[in-house]
Amino acid sequence: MHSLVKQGRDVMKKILLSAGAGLLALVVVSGVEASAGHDQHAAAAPMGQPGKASEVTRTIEVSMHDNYFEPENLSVSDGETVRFEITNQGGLVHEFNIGTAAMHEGHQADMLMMVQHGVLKGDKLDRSMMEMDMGNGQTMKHDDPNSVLLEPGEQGEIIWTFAKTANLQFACNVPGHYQAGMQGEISVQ
Ligand SMILES: [Cu+2]
Repeated sequence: MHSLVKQGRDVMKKILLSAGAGLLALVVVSGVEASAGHDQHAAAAPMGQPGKASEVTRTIEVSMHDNYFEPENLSVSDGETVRFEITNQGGLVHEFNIGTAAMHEGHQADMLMMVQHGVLKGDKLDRSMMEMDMGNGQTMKHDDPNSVLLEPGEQGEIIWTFAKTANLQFACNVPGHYQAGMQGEISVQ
Protein backbone atom coordinates (compact mmCIF):
# COMPACT_ATOMS: atom_id res chain seq x y z
CA MET A 1 0.00 0.00 0.00
CA HIS A 2 2.84 2.34 0.89
CA SER A 3 4.51 1.95 -2.47
CA LEU A 4 1.22 2.62 -4.24
CA VAL A 5 0.71 5.83 -2.33
CA LYS A 6 4.29 6.87 -3.00
CA GLN A 7 3.93 6.04 -6.67
CA GLY A 8 0.80 8.17 -6.71
CA ARG A 9 2.63 11.07 -5.15
CA ASP A 10 5.42 10.79 -7.70
CA VAL A 11 2.95 10.74 -10.57
CA MET A 12 1.12 13.71 -9.07
CA LYS A 13 4.38 15.62 -8.68
CA LYS A 14 5.29 15.00 -12.31
CA ILE A 15 1.86 16.15 -13.48
CA LEU A 16 2.05 19.25 -11.32
CA LEU A 17 5.60 20.04 -12.42
CA SER A 18 4.81 19.67 -16.11
CA ALA A 19 1.56 21.61 -15.88
CA GLY A 20 2.60 24.15 -13.26
CA ALA A 21 4.19 27.08 -15.04
CA GLY A 22 1.69 27.43 -17.85
CA LEU A 23 -1.32 26.98 -15.60
CA LEU A 24 -0.25 29.64 -13.14
CA ALA A 25 -0.31 32.30 -15.82
CA LEU A 26 -3.67 31.15 -17.19
CA VAL A 27 -5.29 30.93 -13.77
CA VAL A 28 -4.56 34.60 -13.16
CA VAL A 29 -5.99 35.59 -16.53
CA SER A 30 -9.14 33.47 -16.25
CA GLY A 31 -10.00 34.66 -12.78
CA VAL A 32 -11.25 31.19 -11.89
CA GLU A 33 -10.00 30.01 -8.55
CA ALA A 34 -7.79 26.95 -8.66
CA SER A 35 -7.39 24.46 -5.86
CA ALA A 36 -5.54 21.18 -5.52
CA GLY A 37 -5.32 18.39 -8.03
CA HIS A 38 -8.00 18.04 -10.65
CA ASP A 39 -9.32 21.52 -10.19
CA GLN A 40 -6.40 23.06 -12.02
CA HIS A 41 -7.77 21.73 -15.28
CA ALA A 42 -11.07 23.49 -14.73
CA ALA A 43 -9.17 26.76 -14.55
CA ALA A 44 -6.85 26.19 -17.49
CA ALA A 45 -8.86 28.21 -20.02
CA PRO A 46 -11.41 31.04 -19.91
CA MET A 47 -14.14 28.86 -21.37
CA GLY A 48 -17.04 30.13 -19.31
CA GLN A 49 -17.98 29.33 -15.74
CA PRO A 50 -20.30 27.28 -13.55
CA GLY A 51 -23.81 28.62 -14.12
CA LYS A 52 -26.64 29.43 -11.74
CA ALA A 53 -29.85 27.40 -11.81
CA SER A 54 -31.85 30.64 -11.95
CA GLU A 55 -30.10 31.60 -15.20
CA VAL A 56 -30.69 28.35 -17.09
CA THR A 57 -32.39 28.99 -20.43
CA ARG A 58 -32.04 25.51 -21.94
CA THR A 59 -31.77 21.92 -20.77
CA ILE A 60 -29.84 19.43 -22.88
CA GLU A 61 -30.12 15.71 -22.19
CA VAL A 62 -26.94 13.76 -22.83
CA SER A 63 -26.68 10.00 -22.68
CA MET A 64 -23.40 8.15 -22.39
CA HIS A 65 -22.85 4.74 -23.94
CA ASP A 66 -19.89 2.35 -24.50
CA ASN A 67 -18.14 4.36 -26.00
CA TYR A 68 -20.01 7.29 -27.47
CA PHE A 69 -22.19 10.25 -26.52
CA GLU A 70 -25.68 11.05 -27.71
CA PRO A 71 -25.89 13.75 -29.08
CA GLU A 72 -22.55 13.64 -30.89
CA ASN A 73 -22.01 17.40 -31.02
CA LEU A 74 -23.41 20.50 -29.30
CA SER A 75 -24.07 24.05 -30.32
CA VAL A 76 -24.53 26.82 -27.74
CA SER A 77 -24.56 30.61 -27.68
CA ASP A 78 -21.97 32.92 -26.16
CA GLY A 79 -23.21 33.75 -22.65
CA GLU A 80 -25.89 31.03 -22.64
CA THR A 81 -26.48 29.06 -19.41
CA VAL A 82 -27.26 25.42 -20.10
CA ARG A 83 -28.33 22.64 -17.76
CA PHE A 84 -26.92 19.29 -18.87
CA GLU A 85 -28.82 16.25 -17.61
CA ILE A 86 -26.45 13.37 -18.08
CA THR A 87 -27.33 9.68 -17.88
CA ASN A 88 -24.88 6.80 -18.09
CA GLN A 89 -26.65 4.19 -20.20
CA GLY A 90 -23.50 2.18 -20.80
CA GLY A 91 -22.03 -0.73 -18.91
CA LEU A 92 -18.85 1.11 -17.92
CA VAL A 93 -18.00 4.18 -15.83
CA HIS A 94 -18.12 7.29 -18.03
CA GLU A 95 -17.40 10.98 -17.64
CA PHE A 96 -18.99 14.06 -19.14
CA ASN A 97 -16.42 16.84 -19.06
CA ILE A 98 -16.50 20.28 -20.70
CA GLY A 99 -13.06 21.57 -21.69
CA THR A 100 -10.53 22.28 -24.38
CA ALA A 101 -8.57 19.46 -26.02
CA ALA A 102 -5.55 20.40 -23.87
CA MET A 103 -7.61 20.26 -20.68
CA HIS A 104 -8.96 16.83 -21.59
CA GLU A 105 -5.43 15.59 -22.26
CA GLY A 106 -4.33 16.77 -18.81
CA HIS A 107 -7.36 15.23 -17.15
CA GLN A 108 -6.64 11.88 -18.82
CA ALA A 109 -3.44 11.66 -16.75
CA ASP A 110 -5.48 12.15 -13.56
CA MET A 111 -7.96 9.48 -14.56
CA LEU A 112 -5.18 7.05 -15.47
CA MET A 113 -3.96 7.45 -11.90
CA MET A 114 -7.46 6.65 -10.63
CA VAL A 115 -7.33 3.38 -12.59
CA GLN A 116 -3.79 2.59 -11.40
CA HIS A 117 -4.94 2.98 -7.79
CA GLY A 118 -8.04 0.86 -8.21
CA VAL A 119 -10.36 3.82 -7.63
CA LEU A 120 -11.90 3.34 -11.07
CA LYS A 121 -12.52 -0.28 -12.05
CA GLY A 122 -14.40 -0.68 -15.32
CA ASP A 123 -17.97 -0.39 -14.10
CA LYS A 124 -17.31 0.71 -10.50
CA LEU A 125 -16.06 3.76 -8.61
CA ASP A 126 -14.57 3.51 -5.13
CA ARG A 127 -15.92 6.83 -3.88
CA SER A 128 -14.49 6.43 -0.36
CA MET A 129 -11.01 5.90 -1.79
CA MET A 130 -11.44 9.05 -3.88
CA GLU A 131 -11.41 11.01 -0.59
CA MET A 132 -8.05 9.49 0.43
CA ASP A 133 -5.23 11.95 1.00
CA MET A 134 -2.47 11.40 -1.55
CA GLY A 135 -0.09 13.73 0.31
CA ASN A 136 0.04 17.55 0.22
CA GLY A 137 -3.72 17.54 0.66
CA GLN A 138 -4.21 16.02 -2.81
CA THR A 139 -7.03 13.57 -3.33
CA MET A 140 -8.44 11.69 -6.29
CA LYS A 141 -11.77 13.38 -5.71
CA HIS A 142 -13.61 14.09 -8.91
CA ASP A 143 -15.63 17.19 -8.11
CA ASP A 144 -14.82 19.80 -10.74
CA PRO A 145 -17.87 21.91 -11.69
CA ASN A 146 -17.26 21.23 -15.41
CA SER A 147 -17.40 17.45 -15.06
CA VAL A 148 -19.37 14.48 -13.73
CA LEU A 149 -18.20 10.90 -13.40
CA LEU A 150 -20.96 8.29 -13.35
CA GLU A 151 -21.33 4.57 -12.81
CA PRO A 152 -23.68 2.63 -15.12
CA GLY A 153 -27.27 3.75 -14.50
CA GLU A 154 -26.32 6.90 -12.60
CA GLN A 155 -27.47 10.41 -13.49
CA GLY A 156 -25.73 13.73 -13.01
CA GLU A 157 -26.11 17.40 -13.79
CA ILE A 158 -23.87 20.27 -14.86
CA ILE A 159 -24.96 23.89 -15.20
CA TRP A 160 -22.52 25.87 -17.32
CA THR A 161 -22.46 29.42 -18.65
CA PHE A 162 -20.55 29.40 -21.92
CA ALA A 163 -18.07 31.92 -23.24
CA LYS A 164 -16.72 31.95 -26.77
CA THR A 165 -13.89 29.42 -26.77
CA ALA A 166 -11.87 27.83 -29.55
CA ASN A 167 -11.77 24.04 -29.72
CA LEU A 168 -14.23 23.44 -26.90
CA GLN A 169 -15.21 19.80 -26.51
CA PHE A 170 -17.19 17.54 -24.25
CA ALA A 171 -15.38 14.31 -23.55
CA CYS A 172 -14.97 11.24 -21.41
CA ASN A 173 -11.43 10.98 -20.06
CA VAL A 174 -11.67 7.46 -18.64
CA PRO A 175 -8.50 5.85 -20.09
CA GLY A 176 -9.03 4.87 -23.73
CA HIS A 177 -12.54 6.29 -24.07
CA TYR A 178 -11.57 9.65 -25.61
CA GLN A 179 -9.42 7.79 -28.13
CA ALA A 180 -12.29 5.40 -28.84
CA GLY A 181 -14.44 8.35 -29.87
CA MET A 182 -16.03 9.62 -26.65
CA GLN A 183 -15.65 13.26 -27.58
CA GLY A 184 -17.76 15.85 -29.31
CA GLU A 185 -17.45 19.43 -30.45
CA ILE A 186 -19.14 22.31 -28.59
CA SER A 187 -19.46 25.18 -30.99
CA VAL A 188 -20.06 28.49 -29.21
CA GLN A 189 -21.82 30.91 -31.56
CU1 LIG B 1 -16.25 6.82 -21.17
